[in-house]
Amino acid sequence: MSRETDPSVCEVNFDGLVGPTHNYSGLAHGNVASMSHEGLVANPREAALQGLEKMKSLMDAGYAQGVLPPQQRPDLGALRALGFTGDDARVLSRAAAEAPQLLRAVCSASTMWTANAATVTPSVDAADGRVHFTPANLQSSFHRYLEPATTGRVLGAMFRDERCFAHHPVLPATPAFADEGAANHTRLAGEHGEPGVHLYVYGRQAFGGDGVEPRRFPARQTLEASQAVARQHGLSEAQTVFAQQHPEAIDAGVFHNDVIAVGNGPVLLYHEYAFRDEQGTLEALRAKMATPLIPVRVPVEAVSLDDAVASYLFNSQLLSNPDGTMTLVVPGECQEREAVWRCLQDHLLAGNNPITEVVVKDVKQSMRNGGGPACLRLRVALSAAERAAVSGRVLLDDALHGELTAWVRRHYRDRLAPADLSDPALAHETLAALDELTGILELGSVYPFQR
Ligand code: SUG
Repeated sequence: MSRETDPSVCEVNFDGLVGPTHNYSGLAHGNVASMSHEGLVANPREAALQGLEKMKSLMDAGYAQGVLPPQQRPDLGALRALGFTGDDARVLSRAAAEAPQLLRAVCSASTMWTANAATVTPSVDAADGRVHFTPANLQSSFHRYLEPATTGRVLGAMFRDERCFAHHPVLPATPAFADEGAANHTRLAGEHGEPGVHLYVYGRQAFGGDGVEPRRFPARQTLEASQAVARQHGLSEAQTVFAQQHPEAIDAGVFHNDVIAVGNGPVLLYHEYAFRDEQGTLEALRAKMATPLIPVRVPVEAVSLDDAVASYLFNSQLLSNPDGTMTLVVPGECQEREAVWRCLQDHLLAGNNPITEVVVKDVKQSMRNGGGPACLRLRVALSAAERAAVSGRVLLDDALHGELTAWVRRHYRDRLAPADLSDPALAHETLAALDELTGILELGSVYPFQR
């Protein structure tokens, strides 16, 4: 495949707008933050505003920014499918009394973490010259398994133009094909418009394999799922590298690769314990990339696995600047860990690599559920023509930011405890808010209650 490099291609970060039911339910086994903050009172309004502030400041700094809407929660349809009958209030009160864990799951605002929404292949890498999307099945947890149907509809509504965009079915929602989307996928290339190599990181192999797997916490991505996505998108062996995540990292709370590594352009910033076979992974990338790989390795002596998990140093956004330098957008928690902050100053900023700036963002509401700056965004590299073909009003500008901020202030509560989730008023408030949101974003009827 030899195609001209398109200089108009840039990475658009589509951040998930935090939904009105954001809360701390301790739903994610193996995600240390989620497990340890269970029961805390959340502030959905602050969470959404923190997300919007991050989007706005990156837009103001010149990075292309998009937005993905939250989903309909509580998912009363899911409760009805599990046998709860009656009107909405009755379904909610019965679920609260008989199966509180199910109620918590159907209320999760987990769609904010759009790095798990889908895997995306830019058009420059696809044989048919289109951008390819596969929504992640997220079958590892019930609360996230509820996401892909609506995610597929939203992506289909935004990337509707069939001349530019191709959509693939969600993989079978069964453990052999456990898929968590772009959080376990990194595209490495020279410029964004140049052909790239796709690094897929998996936690376990479903069929065969040597059985070296995490023992404490689940591996959420299988090799077979990653291979199937690459196949759907028509990627060849020359364009792909499949690497196993280090099982010890998963057992320390690294439930996705994006909690221990981040790449952009030719740069791969990673922890010593990111990959089971570190050298083999780097060699495979070097052998396939058309441009020299720039690995930036953080040794365990500099940042322990516990510090990496607590600070989310690697769940940062690595952004390319027009002059070839890169900016790292880190969560505020990185400032609170001395070893991590020292590593950022002495190792990363002072080191021989393109990272010249560190920007600190407060996304604490999301962080307490295990979602840093990188979890909150889905990267889609788009040419100018593809950006023009995006449907709806989902590319951020000042007007949209202002409207979304006002919308959040109008509709969101500033405190939400797990005990509030059965309140029928919360369900009503959410539907009213989402109905208005689809109008603001000009997306049409993407939610079950609108159909
Ligand atoms: O799947 N947390 C999410 C966090 C996802 C972060 N994404 C990436 N690393 N890309 C998860 O574990 C917690 C919800 C709760 O406990 O209420 C949750 O689902």
